[in-house]
Amino acid sequence: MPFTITLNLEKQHQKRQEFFTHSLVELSDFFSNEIKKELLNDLTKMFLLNGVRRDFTMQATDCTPRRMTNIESRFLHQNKRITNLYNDTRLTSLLCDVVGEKVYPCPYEPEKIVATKLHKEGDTHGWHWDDYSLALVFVLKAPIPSAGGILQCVPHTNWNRKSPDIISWFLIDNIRSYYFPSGSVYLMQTKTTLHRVYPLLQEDEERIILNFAYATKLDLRNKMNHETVDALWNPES
Ligand SMILES: O=C(O)CCC(=O)C(=O)O
Ligand SMILES: [Fe+2]
Repeated sequence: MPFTITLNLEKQHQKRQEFFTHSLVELSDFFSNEIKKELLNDLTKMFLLNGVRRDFTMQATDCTPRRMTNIESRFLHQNKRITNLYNDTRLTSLLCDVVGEKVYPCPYEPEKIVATKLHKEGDTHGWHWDDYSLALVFVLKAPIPSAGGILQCVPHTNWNRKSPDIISWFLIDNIRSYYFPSGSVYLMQTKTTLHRVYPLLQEDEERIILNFAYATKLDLRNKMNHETVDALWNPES
């Protein structure tokens, strides 16, 4: 059993409130240590076979850096453990209970499931918003906070793709920082939360995550521009 659905009404209320307030909620306890260990083993092997190095700046998010190794969706989709978990109706109903609305699989394959490894000094997933509203992130391996790799975010913000002006959001609200140790799982409202992973400060550290993207009804209604994910796989700058 990869996870437990023990969301009684009181807990559902608490998780939903937390999600609405912070645009982020921790769901680590719903997933077994066994599934986290298996996912980490699978990804560790896949990074060796299919990992692709990214090192560029993303124009659409004010030229923030992407320094990381990724596994593309098409490889992750070949792993039954990962796709079964992504599509498990018990998982989507847990997410629906937390966010208070229907949750749909991400309709854009390259963005649906992505794995990211930060492993060199200075590696970072720079400031950005995601295209779809929800990201369930499994932090399968994380260094100690003093080695970097912590999550930072500014919720209740939005992405003006023509003029992202990220700094202006820092002047409106504080940056919140979160430390998620190995084995953490969190859900974020990633479309309205400016977020980044702080640069790794040490060469011999590793941070490995698996990101499941899900969509809301509103996401499906609007035409989506996929430039950041497209740029991730085909960087120009
Ligand atoms: O690594 C994380 O915790 C966040 C990942 C992320 O923002 C993304 O994959 O879009
Ligand atoms: Fe993101």
